[in-house]
Amino acid sequence: MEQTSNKTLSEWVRSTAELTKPDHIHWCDGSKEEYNFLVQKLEASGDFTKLNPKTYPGCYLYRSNPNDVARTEHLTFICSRNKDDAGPLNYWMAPDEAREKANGILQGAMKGRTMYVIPYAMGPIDSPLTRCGVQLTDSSYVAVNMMIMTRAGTKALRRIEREGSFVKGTHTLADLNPERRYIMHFPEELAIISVGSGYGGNALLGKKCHALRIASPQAHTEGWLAEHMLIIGIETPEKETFFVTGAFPSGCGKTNLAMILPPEKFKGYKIWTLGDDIAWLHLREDGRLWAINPENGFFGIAPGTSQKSNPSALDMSKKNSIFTNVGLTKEKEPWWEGLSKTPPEGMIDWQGRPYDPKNGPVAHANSRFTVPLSNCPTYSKLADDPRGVPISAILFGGRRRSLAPLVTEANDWAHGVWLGATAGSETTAAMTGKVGIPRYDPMAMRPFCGYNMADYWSHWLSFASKSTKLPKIYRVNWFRQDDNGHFMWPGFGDNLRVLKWIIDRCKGCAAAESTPIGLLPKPEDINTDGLDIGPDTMKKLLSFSREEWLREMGDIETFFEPFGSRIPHTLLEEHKKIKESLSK
Ligand code: GTP
Ligand code: SPV
Ligand code: MN
Repeated sequence: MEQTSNKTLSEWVRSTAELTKPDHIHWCDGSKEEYNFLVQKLEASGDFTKLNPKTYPGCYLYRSNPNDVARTEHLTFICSRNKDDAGPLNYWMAPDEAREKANGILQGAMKGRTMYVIPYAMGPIDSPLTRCGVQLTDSSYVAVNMMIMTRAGTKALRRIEREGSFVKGTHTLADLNPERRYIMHFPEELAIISVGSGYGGNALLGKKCHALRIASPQAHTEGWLAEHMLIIGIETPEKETFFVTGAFPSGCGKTNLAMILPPEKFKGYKIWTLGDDIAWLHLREDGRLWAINPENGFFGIAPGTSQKSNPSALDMSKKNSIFTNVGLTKEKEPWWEGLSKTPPEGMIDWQGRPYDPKNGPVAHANSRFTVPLSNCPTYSKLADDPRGVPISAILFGGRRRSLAPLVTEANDWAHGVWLGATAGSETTAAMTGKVGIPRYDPMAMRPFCGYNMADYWSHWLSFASKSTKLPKIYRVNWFRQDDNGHFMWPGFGDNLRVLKWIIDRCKGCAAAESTPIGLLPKPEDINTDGLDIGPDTMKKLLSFSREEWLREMGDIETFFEPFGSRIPHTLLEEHKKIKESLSK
């Protein structure tokens, strides 16, 4: 057992082991040898299937328990001392009650298993913006995923020893019983307890649990922002690079936008990938908002990924990657819906059965790939820059089949916060429950904000008085449908056409029209060269209906109601202004 000079850490490891009774304790050093050792162990136990070493070197397939394939929001709790501090959008449990419940499940839960001690850094190892944590887990699958997704191992441990503080994450698969599954967060104690699930967002504690639910209230206190955002650099033909972040709810296009390839007619443009899921934003002395990606890997959705939609994702996942809950071909290659038209002969489905359409799809709708960040062909080394990158524009989006135009620019910061706070989207397979249910998902943070969302909005609004060089804010919607239920906008790489208008707005060289809901481009302001899309469709994509929007304003008021007097006055003022303007 590796020793650590941090007494809190060694004592916590000791007491957790005493409670959970693992056979062994393994302190992770984060080395290649260790990764290989764990992978071999997973292969030997039958948990990992080695994929075709010629076409997918270093890649493995993992099949999870079929009852454990997505985040479980109804079993995810914020355990703040005061219920009001969790706010109306979170499930809350009193900290004492939560600890007691968890201890009952943790008792002897690791018997017969190894407990891994995984020190990890969220962010470049030498960045002042980085925060560290330690995850204890009895799942080798979780351990290898953490090694790809975070900067894990000895360097992180040394940093923890220097700084003294870290987030304590306790994780056990226990018996994978959904009745005994809890994802608990203790923001006041910088602690997480996750029991009964081995699925990504429930079990890789650095990701949503630490980098969003624990970090968001921490950021509130310390004056920064922890967000569910991708980070990209857009290089223009003039070799200028503009950095943009984008918050879209789970399953709504972050990974895809993070690595788009420019359409043919956009010679000289290049998209650089810095992150696809989480961004930590800090205001620096220059008055600009700078972003780092706390993660070091992608945990991306497989279905729908194809040579046409996202060639970079296909390319990057062909080596040293883990596929979870996809299908397996005769050639020992992964397969999912959308990869090719029909499943090849001799397919094994995500549950390990010979494929039979009667059993549902080949790959689970939320099947995923875990891939090192640097595998991405458009990876930017700036992802490792301790300073992060300065942000020019922030996008808020979601899946809305009607109402929301393709793009809307905020009049100012406060209006932008309103656009983010009132973004609606349809639920996806990333969480358990029904797919396609519309709900408000403010800043794509509904399932991830570790404190009262009203206080979070106040925090966002507070930046307006701190700087005059904040990013411009946009709302985008790639998912508007026509009367036949077809997407009106081609999306994917063609989203660069919208990004170009945004960049040109940032440069001050593109037009926009002022409307009651914000600044809209005219159809001719979006370059559609080489696209098979008519002027009528463009007009529709960029239009808004007063009648529909007035109805929407009423729905937003209903959504705001449970926040009571905690809701920031500025946000309500903003709402009132827009409503009046719509009624004129
Ligand atoms: P999480 O990892 O759950 O946070 O999701 P994400 O936001 O990274 O979503 P992702 O990029 O994986 O996209 C999810 C789904 O949206 C996939 O099925 C994509 O094919 C689809 N999608 C992504 N971008 C677009 C787009 O521009 N247009 C359309 N129509 N679909 C898109
Ligand atoms: C999401 O659901 O938003 C994800 C996947 O990015 S998970 O890690 O499960 O949160
Ligand atoms: Mn996500």
